[in-house]
Amino acid sequence: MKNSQKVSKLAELQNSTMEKQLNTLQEDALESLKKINNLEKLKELEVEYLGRKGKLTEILRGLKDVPAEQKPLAGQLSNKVKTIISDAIEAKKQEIERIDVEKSLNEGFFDTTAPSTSSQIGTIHPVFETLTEVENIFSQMGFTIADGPEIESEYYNFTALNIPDDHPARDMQDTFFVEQTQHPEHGHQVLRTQTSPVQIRAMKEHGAPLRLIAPGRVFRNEATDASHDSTFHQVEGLLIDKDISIAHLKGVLEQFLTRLFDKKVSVRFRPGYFPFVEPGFEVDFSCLICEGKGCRVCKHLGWVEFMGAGMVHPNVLKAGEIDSEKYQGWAFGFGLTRLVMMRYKIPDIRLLTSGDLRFLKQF
Ligand code: FA5
Repeated sequence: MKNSQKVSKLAELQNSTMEKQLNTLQEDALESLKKINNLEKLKELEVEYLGRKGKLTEILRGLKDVPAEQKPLAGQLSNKVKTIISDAIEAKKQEIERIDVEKSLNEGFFDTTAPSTSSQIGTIHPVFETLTEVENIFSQMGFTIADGPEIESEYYNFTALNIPDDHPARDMQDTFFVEQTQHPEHGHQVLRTQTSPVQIRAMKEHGAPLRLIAPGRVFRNEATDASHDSTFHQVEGLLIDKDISIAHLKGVLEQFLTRLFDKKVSVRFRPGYFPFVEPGFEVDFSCLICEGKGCRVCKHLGWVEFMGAGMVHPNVLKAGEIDSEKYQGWAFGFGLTRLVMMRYKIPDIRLLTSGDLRFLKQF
């Protein structure tokens, strides 16, 4: 046998061996595919047959020994086998995905808006928690809870509270003005600087007698520090009836604080100026930390500054359309946020509006 004849016989032999190997590989792959029923196993099969170190690559290594004239044929055959296997894998993939969707639909309703199971559960904000307690205590003493707008008119925030346009008392509370335009009677729109405007709204709406608290957010254009924020909470109190005196206020406040702090608390009154009350007072309560003996928190006074209060000024009763000859009453306003600081020993008021979860999760 001539040399050239020997080479072509060998090539035929090698080619037919490779052909056999490729056919067997295709059959094996298609057979294994029939048993696959999930995407994970399907991926493993793809890697096993078509991956870089897979069975097909292994067979194709033999191509280098196939003579040049036979290579195109062998190449075509291996491409064909590769396409058949990868088409079958793709078809299987679609079939598995379709079955998965049908299964989840059959299993019941799937709510895409439901929160994921890993979402964090929040806690009640300390200001809100204390506010709820304050509301409960006053409700049990017969006070209703009143509400008012956070964007107020200058009229309700100042004028009706006996603070006329050019009165220097307007400077006591730095104000955020909402817009330039001015209502002919009610003036500019402002972010309310205090909860006191709710007094006027409630008097006009319900008349006398009246017994309410009005909690809410207030805003002041102030530089912030550890005890001052530009947004904080106040609670307003108002009682209008016949024969009302400051003695009632003292009793109500002592009762309120004793129940809130769950220990006996005393209050004292000092003269104070607020245009909407006459006479006006600053109210302090006995320090809860040192029980009146004197400590850093109360600046060694034994008393903590708590709020402003006084007998409602007749001009305010008039603005609220209440007959000041028949009725009188008292009002108070305290900083709820400062009370929360005292209650939980929070050293900086700004932590309460920071939204910092490390702080909030402690409550
Ligand atoms: C008032 O706002 C009066 N409306 C209170 C009042 C009502 C007096 C009824 C008489 C009758 P004052 O500006 O002092 O008063 O504020 C009341 C309380 O709000 C203060 O005692 C303080 O606890 C709190 N407060 C005031 N400014 C800030 C601030 N920047 N940050 C946090 N709390 C504050």
